[in-house]
Amino acid sequence: TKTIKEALQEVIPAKQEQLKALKKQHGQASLGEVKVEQVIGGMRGLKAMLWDASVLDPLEGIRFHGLTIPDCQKALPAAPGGKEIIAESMLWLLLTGKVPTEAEVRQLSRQLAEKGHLPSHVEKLIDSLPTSLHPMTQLGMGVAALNHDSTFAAAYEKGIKKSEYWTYALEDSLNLIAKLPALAARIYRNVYHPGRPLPSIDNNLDLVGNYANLLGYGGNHDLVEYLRLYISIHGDHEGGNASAHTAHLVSSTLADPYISYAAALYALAGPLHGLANQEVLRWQLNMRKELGDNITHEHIKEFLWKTLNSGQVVPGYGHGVLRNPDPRFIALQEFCDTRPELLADPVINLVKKASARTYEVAPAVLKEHGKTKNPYPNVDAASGCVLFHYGITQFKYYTVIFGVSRALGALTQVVWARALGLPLERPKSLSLDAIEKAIKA
Ligand code: NMX
Ligand code: MLT
Repeated sequence: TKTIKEALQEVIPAKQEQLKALKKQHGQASLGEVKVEQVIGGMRGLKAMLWDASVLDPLEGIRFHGLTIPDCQKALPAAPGGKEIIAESMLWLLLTGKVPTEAEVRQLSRQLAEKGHLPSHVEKLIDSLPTSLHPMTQLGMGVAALNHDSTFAAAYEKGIKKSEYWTYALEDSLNLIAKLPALAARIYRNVYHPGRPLPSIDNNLDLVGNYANLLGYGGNHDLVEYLRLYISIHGDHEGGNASAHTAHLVSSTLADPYISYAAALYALAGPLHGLANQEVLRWQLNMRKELGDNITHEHIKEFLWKTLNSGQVVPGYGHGVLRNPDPRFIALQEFCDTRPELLADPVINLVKKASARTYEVAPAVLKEHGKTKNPYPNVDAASGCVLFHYGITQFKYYTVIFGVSRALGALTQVVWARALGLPLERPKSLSLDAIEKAIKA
């Protein structure tokens, strides 16, 4: 059975050749113009970054190396006794562009589990933090501190050839992905269940199986399966999203994978990005508190207007690229649909009702409001309510789970950027005066 490093080694030369040929033959070809509104509008739609693992279509949603989420659900190996995609299968696909065999995935699970323990300085650091510090802040600190043992940083300091960068970037990336469950679960334990013992990592379990065990929910098969699906499908969303882009930018300075990903986590911690999953649940529960369980179309409409009129965004709706309901939202909803006991839960039911009626209520309200280009739900509209149902009710923790997931895609890119020898990212900025001058010229 091939290791992930061997599988990657096999595919790198062809990609290097492809990049070389593209640069040589088409280096001067144009991919479109740059409009002033893009420069002053968050670079929306600007094609400005190479990212191979996934591509986001505004209408269809995400494809990972050409595979949709339903394709992945069919093709990618699940855990023994499970049905959902597991993180290792998704990581293998993202990194190598190939669907792994079951044996390859099991081997990767074991490899990760064996590296899963935290160094004691990181345990001490996390244990010393106030429990009132936001879990995302803690996660970023822990990830940054793991760079103490970066093989990339050590090798760079010694002086290595550029062609060897990717091997160290891979070693660090796998090591970081392996340690994220122990780190993220330690934060959960410290903040919400102080003093509770943490089980040790089981080398026969997959990454998320271990994560669920460490969180204290390993006995809940449905929740473990939900976390597997959640963590797999949040793994990558092409390169322009704020967290992935941050990791790419920071690692382009040849900062090691740990500090590159720590930076990404702080982008994910913003309410317009990953923190929206915490905000959605807060919003849904406020709606329930105010309106009770028997909500009607009119109730939802009123609550939406109240939110909008107070100058807030409706969390979980809208997107920088998507112009249709997010297929990740649909996949998570389908998970609920196959479990009748979930639908009996008032929170889930509320979200299901709200989302089912979104097509009738929210788009009209958001259109009438006249601002958002996409009145449909994104992934965050659904992700938290199932966690809440199964007992992970502490919503300030939800973005940490997203943070465990996004490492799969962001670190895949860090490895490939080094394998392809991509340069320092350094776009050109313009002052207002310079923009005016350029238009007149
Ligand atoms: N509720 C109210 N207003 C909205 C919403 C929304 N859900 N979405 C966009 N708008 C507003 C937006 O604030 C902007 O207003 P203004 O002109 O006053 O600045 C206007 O509509 C145009 O925005 P768009 O071009 O449609 O959206 P943009 O690409 O700038 O932003 C988001 C995308 C995702 C930041 C935005 O839709 C949003 O704030 N959504 C709510 C937060 C959220 O769910 N974020 C999670 C995204 C997914 N993730 O996990 O990262
Ligand atoms: C993501 O998963 O990163 C979000 O949907 C945001 C984005 O793609 O911009």
